[in-house]
Amino acid sequence: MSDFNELTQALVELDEDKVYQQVDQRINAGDNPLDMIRDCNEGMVEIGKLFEKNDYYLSELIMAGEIFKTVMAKLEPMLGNSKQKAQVTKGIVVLGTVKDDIHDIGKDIVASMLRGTGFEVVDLGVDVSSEQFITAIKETGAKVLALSCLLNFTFPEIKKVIDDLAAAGLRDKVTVMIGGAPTNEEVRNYAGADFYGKDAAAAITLCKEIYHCQ
Ligand code: B12
Repeated sequence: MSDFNELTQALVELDEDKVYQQVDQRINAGDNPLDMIRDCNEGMVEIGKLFEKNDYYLSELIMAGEIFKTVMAKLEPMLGNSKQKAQVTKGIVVLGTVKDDIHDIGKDIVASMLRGTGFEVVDLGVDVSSEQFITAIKETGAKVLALSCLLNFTFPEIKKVIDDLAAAGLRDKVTVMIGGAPTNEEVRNYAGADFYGKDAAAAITLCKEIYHCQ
């Protein structure tokens, strides 16, 4: 058995009550929400491995997703995301999970943390087509396009969005960042994106650089 902490272990075991108990306890103890997100993330990676080995099935992935979402509902207020449109934003970011991919937990964390830092996020949701991304860029004038992708077979979708952006004459006006568990510098290079970010904190750093703000 791996030496996971109690929260990670409870999530791997899909022990819903224990996960919430752990999170509540740690919130009350003043723990950093980002540490709890990191622990849950570690649990999700392990759950993915169990799924690959056929020890877990789709129903377990679904349940893990539901538990993580409930945890995020508890942690979100601590990330400074008021859900209200800020009077003055640091900049607009168009965000979404690419076409044929419905994973949204990581994307939602990126959205929450960007909003919490003062960016306006236009979250297009999941299974977003290239046309939808481009329409949103045109309508909002956003300088940043953030694409989330969790499935290897949808890497070509990232490339399509970027190619279509170029065909629409917008490529030099928009910085494209990508992220999601299976993405990396190699995928960034293949798709022609500008940046790869390994987590939500990287997304914030990149947006601050692009919009020249703190
Ligand atoms: C939960 C889960 C599901 C849930 C999703 C629920 C939901 N609402 O999102 C459900 C059950 C729906 C699901 C379905 C499937 N899944 Co799934 N799933 C997972 C699992 C276990 C966890 C994903 C997750 O939420 N992680 C937690 C979040 C916080 O991490 P994250 O998304 O990586 O995000 C972080 C960073 O990557 C980054 N980030 C994310 N986006 C962005 C964007 C930008 C711009 C930046 C900078 C950063 C960034 O910030 C986040 C916070 O740090 C992963 C395992 C894994 N290793 O990822 C498999 C996994 C992704 N799934 C997999 C598969 C195969 C599937 C299915 C095809 C299964 C099937 N046979 O049907 C379907 C696909 C459905 C579809 N068309 O999309 C594979 C993908 C393999 C691959 N690389 O191609 C994985 C890796 C499991 C595995 N090891 O086999 N899944």
